[in-house]
Amino acid sequence: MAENQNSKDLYMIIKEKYQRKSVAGQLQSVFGKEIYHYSCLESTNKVAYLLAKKGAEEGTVVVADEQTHGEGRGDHYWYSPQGGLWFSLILRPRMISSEASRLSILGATGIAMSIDRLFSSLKVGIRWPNDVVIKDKKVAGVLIKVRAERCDVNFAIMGIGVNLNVREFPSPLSFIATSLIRETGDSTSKERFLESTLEELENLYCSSQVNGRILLEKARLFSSLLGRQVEVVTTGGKFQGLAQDLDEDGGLILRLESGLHKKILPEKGYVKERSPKI
Ligand code: BT5
Repeated sequence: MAENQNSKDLYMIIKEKYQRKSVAGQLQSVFGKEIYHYSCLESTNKVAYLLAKKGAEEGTVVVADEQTHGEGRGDHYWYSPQGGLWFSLILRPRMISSEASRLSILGATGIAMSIDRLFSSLKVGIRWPNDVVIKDKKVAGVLIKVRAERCDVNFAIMGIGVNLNVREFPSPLSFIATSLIRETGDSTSKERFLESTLEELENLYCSSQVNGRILLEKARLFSSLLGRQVEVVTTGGKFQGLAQDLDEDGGLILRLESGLHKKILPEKGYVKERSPKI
């Protein structure tokens, strides 16, 4: 894995800005105060996990221009060519492992808020639990890996992939994926987008540790599912029903055709897309 020198200066600018803010006491924690930038990695999540195990601080970011084995949830892959923003953020939340479910929603909400802030003409949504979509096509995804000791979270890795300047997708992704360049016609600075997303994530993270409802309210605003009939694929089978609400654990409340309600946790399922996950 080779550290990239070309755009390192731009990442240095983000770092320095965060260091200044932290000295001025404007931020409680500092996402992006340490940024490891590589031209190519198998997966930023793997490197971030190793760094966290060695004690890297909360807020440390690992970013790669390209990933050869980008990971999705379970055994899903993540297509990660040049042009996208692929990064992992190390978190050390004070929570028990059963509460870590909500980190998926936090990641997706932070990305959606960043897109909304930078591209107000785009209608961005969250397809529970971890997809960020534009016109029902996936523009970004979130992958959470948690390491727990007994019941407490030791650290969590929040892996984020955003299709920024990816012009083409191989079939069958071309039917279900989109990118910011395809939607806006313009390329976006990776550094600017990273900076904005880290700011949104940090604000949400700090505020939601004080009051979990703040995150929930934002997530509801962006949800592309609430009020729609959906099919959820879970480890225990498929369920059809009305997506009625989200709860503080990041769970989806589904009203089944029988009238009964079912809560599905983020790590237990996903909403079926038009073509299957591969
Ligand atoms: C995700 O999984 O959406 C998690 C994506 C996380 C990627 C980041 S990149 C930085 C960090 N390092 C990593 O190795 N991973 C994280 P999931 O919900 O399982 O969605 C995966 C599915 O999305 C695949 O099965 C494909 O159908 C589709 N997919 C793959 N690549 C895509 C892309 N670039 N854009 C949109 N959809 C994609």
